Amino acid sequence: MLKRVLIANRGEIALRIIRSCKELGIETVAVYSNADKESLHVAFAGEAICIGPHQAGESYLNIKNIISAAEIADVDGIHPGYGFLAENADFARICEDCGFKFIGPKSEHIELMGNKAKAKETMKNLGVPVVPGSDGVVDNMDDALKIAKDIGFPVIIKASAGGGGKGMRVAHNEMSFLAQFEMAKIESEKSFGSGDVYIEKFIESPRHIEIQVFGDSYGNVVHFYERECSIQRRHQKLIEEAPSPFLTERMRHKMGEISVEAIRKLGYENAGTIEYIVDKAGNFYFMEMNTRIQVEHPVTEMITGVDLVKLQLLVASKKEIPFKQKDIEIRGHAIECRINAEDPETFMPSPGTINAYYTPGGFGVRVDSAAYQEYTVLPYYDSMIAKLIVHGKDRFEAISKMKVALNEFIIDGVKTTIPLHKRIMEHHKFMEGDVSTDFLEKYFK
Ligand code: MV4
Repeated sequence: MLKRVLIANRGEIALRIIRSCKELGIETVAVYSNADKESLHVAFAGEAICIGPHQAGESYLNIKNIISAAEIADVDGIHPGYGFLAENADFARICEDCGFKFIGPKSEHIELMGNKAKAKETMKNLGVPVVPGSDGVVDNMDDALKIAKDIGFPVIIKASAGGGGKGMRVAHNEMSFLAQFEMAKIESEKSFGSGDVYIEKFIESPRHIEIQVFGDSYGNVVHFYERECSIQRRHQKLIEEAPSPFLTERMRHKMGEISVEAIRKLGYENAGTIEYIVDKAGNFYFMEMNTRIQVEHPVTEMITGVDLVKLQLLVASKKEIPFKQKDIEIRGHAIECRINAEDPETFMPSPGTINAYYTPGGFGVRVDSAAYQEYTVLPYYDSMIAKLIVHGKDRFEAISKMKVALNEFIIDGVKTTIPLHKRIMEHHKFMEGDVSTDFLEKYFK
């Protein structure tokens, strides 16, 4: 087993990782920026090392300083959490080269999935359905236009180095395609240092449904079913739930099987998420694979009863996944609301000091947060201050619990998205489970 782990992150996910380490008897080492001295991950870890000033680029993204901290603290593993260096293949490789177990997939798999055109090609060859489109990157306009016309408009142009919605352009006809293609290339070059783009049929108002997968170092692979993440704004998820109210048992089974087979053939290790878009007819298409533990992992934990972070630590310790696919069952329904320190109308960040803080509780209510009374939400980092997760016997009960819990949650001193979540919980389209990626634009403008 790993003995001592450095957590290369902050906020709720650092706490989340510290908790699972402690349960397994693993010692914990936190790292923190100058601005995070008063943060809970520093208080709760066995030890804490300052890695730089408040700017993330000089602290939580500073590979040299993090590796130095790992050397000084003499850890045997590094958990990256999500965001920051979690999907940086160079960081994963450097950890391994320096003798620290990177608690995540192999660097080659992080790198592969970071290249969106290559990831798509690979998944297609592994039997995963993909959106019809160009075979990989397209670099000249003549080819691009021909491909777009073959696919049929509307089409979407995507940056191969992008991801999470960054660097995407939609074209509805031949005229706009010429301009959009050029712009996509220029923007991609500017943002990611690579002008590589590829083209796909544009699927209108899709759902975003993702499958949680896991592999160990002995070739065992399992999935933990799906999460429905359609309610989002500008590619930032607001609400996630499991299971999806849209999938039939048959579709659920098929998506799970296809996902697991792909990662088996890849030899993928540790936690991963395969992201699909799903159209109204129920066709699903591979979008991206996330090679990290995700923000929304708790809804999967609630319905399956499995601690996914503990499983990450076990698998990284060269243990086998201690159960089989048939042992993983869905029990009830879970919903997560991401509570951000933002204006609920404009989504402008609202940093500042929380002067009153009371978290909801009760049967089936979970709060993952690093906030506390008198804590100051810093302007330098992500504005998420809490994840409110509920688990009920069915979707109706979960929604009822979420409404009660949202009403109990007290956060004074900063604006939060709680009022928006309350409105969404009351919306008939949400109650019916009739959600898509343009839900917010359509009903909350
Ligand atoms: C698409 C699409 C429609 N058609 N691809 C956005 C994030 C990235 N992972 C893929 N994305 C999309 N790709 C085709 N061919 C629509 C989106 C999309 C989206 C996807 C998932 C969740 C939210 C979204 C919001 C807008 C667009």
